[in-house]
Amino acid sequence: MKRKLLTCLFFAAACVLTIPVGAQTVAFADQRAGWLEKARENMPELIRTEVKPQWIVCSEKDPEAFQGWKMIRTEPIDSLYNSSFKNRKEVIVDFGDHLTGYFTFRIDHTGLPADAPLRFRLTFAEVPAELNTPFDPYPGGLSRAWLQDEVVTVMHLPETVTIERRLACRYVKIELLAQSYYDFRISDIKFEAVSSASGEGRPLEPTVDPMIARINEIGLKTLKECMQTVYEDGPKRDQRLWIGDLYLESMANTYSFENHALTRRCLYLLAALADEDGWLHATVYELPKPEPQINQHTMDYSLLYGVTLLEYLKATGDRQTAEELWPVVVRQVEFARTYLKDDVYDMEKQPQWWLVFDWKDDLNRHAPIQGLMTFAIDKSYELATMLGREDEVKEWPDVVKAMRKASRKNFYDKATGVIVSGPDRQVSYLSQVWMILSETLTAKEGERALTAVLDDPTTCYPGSPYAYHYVIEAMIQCGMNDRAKELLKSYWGGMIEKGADTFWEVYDPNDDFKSPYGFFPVNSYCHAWSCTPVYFINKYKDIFQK
Ligand code: RAM
Repeated sequence: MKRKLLTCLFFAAACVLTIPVGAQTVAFADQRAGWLEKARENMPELIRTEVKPQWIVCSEKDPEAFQGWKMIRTEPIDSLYNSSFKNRKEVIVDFGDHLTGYFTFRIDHTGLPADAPLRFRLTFAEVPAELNTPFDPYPGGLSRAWLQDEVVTVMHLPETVTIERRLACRYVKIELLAQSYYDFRISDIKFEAVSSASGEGRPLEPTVDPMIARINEIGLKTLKECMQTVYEDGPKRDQRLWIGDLYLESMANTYSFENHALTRRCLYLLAALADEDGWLHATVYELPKPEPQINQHTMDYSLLYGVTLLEYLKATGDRQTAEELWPVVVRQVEFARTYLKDDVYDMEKQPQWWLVFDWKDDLNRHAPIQGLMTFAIDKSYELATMLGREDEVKEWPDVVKAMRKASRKNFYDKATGVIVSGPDRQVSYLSQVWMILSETLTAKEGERALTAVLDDPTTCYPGSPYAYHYVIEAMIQCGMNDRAKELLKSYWGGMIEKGADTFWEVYDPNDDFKSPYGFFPVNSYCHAWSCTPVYFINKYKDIFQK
């Protein structure tokens, strides 16, 4: 039976997850308060910028446009400010770019004072189709309240209305729901945009391909919007820290804004909010107070924490943080090791949809988790060597070796040269990718395996930029540099060609309406894990900037 990963993550957690509770005492009990304090000390200042819309636009149906809708500029914004809204009744304003922050507008009577309250519906949209798809009856799996529509009642004029909730959008539709007898107008629409990212990122080579430059620009914008007081996954939804998103965002940050305090804050926050056994929660909230999403664990994410800390240490040289958080890394690896049976990850212990990897229901996750776990232990051991703590984890190199050996025996089809996963011997991009990144396959074998899946339209291909990140990384590891560049241009460039101002959470070039949540308007269209071209383009200059 197919299930939506997220629905399962959110709703089935408490029922199916059994955490082995061995320890009598809470893990890291003495450190947690200090870690939370470190997280607090590294809280960034938000930079606030006032932005005003320039244009009124209208939606136009276009089968060629992304999700069937595009926006056409119709009038400069002043024509709204200088005319009666009682007559106009509805308008869409365009801020010209994706913004995250607070929305304000003013309403004045134009002659006699209003005799009755006014009521408006405001709808905020990241992409045009969000304004053209009825929200109700709501068919989605996540809360309806993530959708950004608000009803405002204005009792007395003049009034300046500020919407309390933080919003993420480019377009705002204002509809008049109830009016007074007398006339009035709207003016002074503005947005207080917020982000903790500062700076411009790194300059690119002047000879860079214009599409790569554009991808870098949109990637920077995406990252900036997601850099708030934590690395958020998406400023529209879920507005919170997830480990998988943090890993990719922090690497993109290293090659752009270099705001390492934010990474430090997130690493401490996650550590302070681990469960009582020390297993990290996949996601934590900041408000109303720092809290984990209880029972929300995914093994792939908790293993990536150590890799994130390693990359952080390499980028900053901040040994103190790495030293302090090292026990958390040990705990994740040791916990994952309890899942090994004959050096192979035991899928019976947890249902496989309990692993993120991609928005792809049909992806068999056995080979991917086997590969990711091998990769993560290897990287965590590298962290141990950088900290001079190898003695504490002496057996890890043997675990890695044994896992690679077992993977080759159980997942590698030597005849066809590809990794197969699950009882149906599924061939997917991600199975190859994780066996490459874990160095289970050599570069030569990896190239053969990746070429085979790329050239076979029947393979299970990725459904999200998150998964494509690892595909590109694996290609580079196999020396497939030209194909890596080609793929980056066609996949992320494909979003740009469809009008993206920021990169989307979900993108399947074959299906503009794909949604893991049963309703595409609730997808996030500015999503952390999609910003990683910034990392590739700036790290591998020889590949992407020549
Ligand atoms: C969603 C977000 C986030 C992802 C998790 C697993 O809520 O899209 O980016 O990390 O799911």
